[in-house]
Amino acid sequence: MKETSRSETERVAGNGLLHRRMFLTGSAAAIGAGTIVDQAGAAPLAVEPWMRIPGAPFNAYGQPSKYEEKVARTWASAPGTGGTGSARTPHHLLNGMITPSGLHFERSHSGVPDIDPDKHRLLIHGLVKRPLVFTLDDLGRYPMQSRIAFVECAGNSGALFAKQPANANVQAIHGLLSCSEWTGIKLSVLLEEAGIDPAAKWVLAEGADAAGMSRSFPIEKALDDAMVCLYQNGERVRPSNGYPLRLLLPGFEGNMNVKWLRRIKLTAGPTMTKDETSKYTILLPSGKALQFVFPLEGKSIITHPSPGLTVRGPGFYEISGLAWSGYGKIAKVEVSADGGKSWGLAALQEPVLSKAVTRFRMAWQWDGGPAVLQSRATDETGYVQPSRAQLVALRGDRGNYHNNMIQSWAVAASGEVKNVYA
Ligand SMILES: Nc1nc2c(c(=O)[nH]1)N[C@H]1C(S)=C(S)[C@@H](COP(=O)(O)O)O[C@H]1N2
Ligand SMILES: [Mo]
Repeated sequence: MKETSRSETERVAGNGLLHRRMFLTGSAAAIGAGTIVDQAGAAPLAVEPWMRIPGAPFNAYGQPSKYEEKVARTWASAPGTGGTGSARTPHHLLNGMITPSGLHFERSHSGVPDIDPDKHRLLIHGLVKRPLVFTLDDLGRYPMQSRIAFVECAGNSGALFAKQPANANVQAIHGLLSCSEWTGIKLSVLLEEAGIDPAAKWVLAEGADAAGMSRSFPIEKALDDAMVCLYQNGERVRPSNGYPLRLLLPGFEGNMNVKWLRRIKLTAGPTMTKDETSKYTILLPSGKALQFVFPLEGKSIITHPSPGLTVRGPGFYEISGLAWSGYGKIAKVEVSADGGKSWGLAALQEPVLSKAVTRFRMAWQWDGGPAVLQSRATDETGYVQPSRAQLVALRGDRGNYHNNMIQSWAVAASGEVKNVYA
């Protein structure tokens, strides 16, 4: 291993966290993960069978390598309930900020409807001057915009409210979060065409699934950044994510991003649908519940290392993860390797976008001793992600939704990584 200058591997916090400058100076050459080869001896590169014959022909729609079949969603649904439940994104096996469409998480209340796009309609009615109905062809004629945004289920990470830490990985605990590039029409454009009655203060959105999932939200959101999306990561929205049309309310809890969107109604007040009265309220220690808590609070998770990814012996590692906030951009992410006693600033991967996930990276020189890894996000409003103790003090531990507490991963001397409460 070559000698590196002090500045390149400057320690910024306890238990081996290094300055993020390391990623900028290219001093990563000090990692030493490769195997040294004998310059004079045998050729280290074999001519493998795949170099001796022509490769596979073209195919119409590309698929991942067969060697990557473990990179898959996992799901839980009660027996006999088919597609009702949730399938989770394997964040420990992914990198970057975009979730591949086929791995975007899915939360469906009554399975995925098989919608014929030619028969699908979007109705806009209620407190409007001219009720309008659109086919997909009609919608295709409107100017579109694209934005990268996360969708996170309000119930994501709810497992961390359990009294004892579950023996679970990042996919099982935090897999109800994904991030895509969404393309569609600003909802405000369609509403203005219908003509907004000044009495309209709320909006109801309804899906075309058997659950008839529907939610209401203030009209300010509709006039701000709400979108009616036709495309996801460049192609039509996947069936499980709302084909052929989904509502995107950037930063708002996943449930409000109504899939298979068929109806928008302008109303004077909230509609009080079943999905916003019986569910998606935040239980407080007093037994009262908060209703209509829309944006998701600042949050982060370490994806590498995480349970299932065994750390192989002392040495250099990149700690990497995702941070996001429903209130705007991520301002900073701090990482701790000693269970929150000391913190170092992580490098933020560009682009850092509002209401999208931001990948962060931290250099770590593991000495082989026990460590507890944590990440703590601060968003551009100054909001700081709470510890488990802080969130439980605020909200108790009987709830399920909006759990944004700091995740702790214990790294044992054996290299095994586990979910712990620190
Ligand atoms: N029509 C309809 N829209 C829906 C749902 C649903 O079951 N039906 N599930 C909601 C919930 S709870 C979440 S978290 C998000 C999940 O979006 P995704 O499945 O595309 O990840 O969709 C929301 N929109
Ligand atoms: Mo959800």
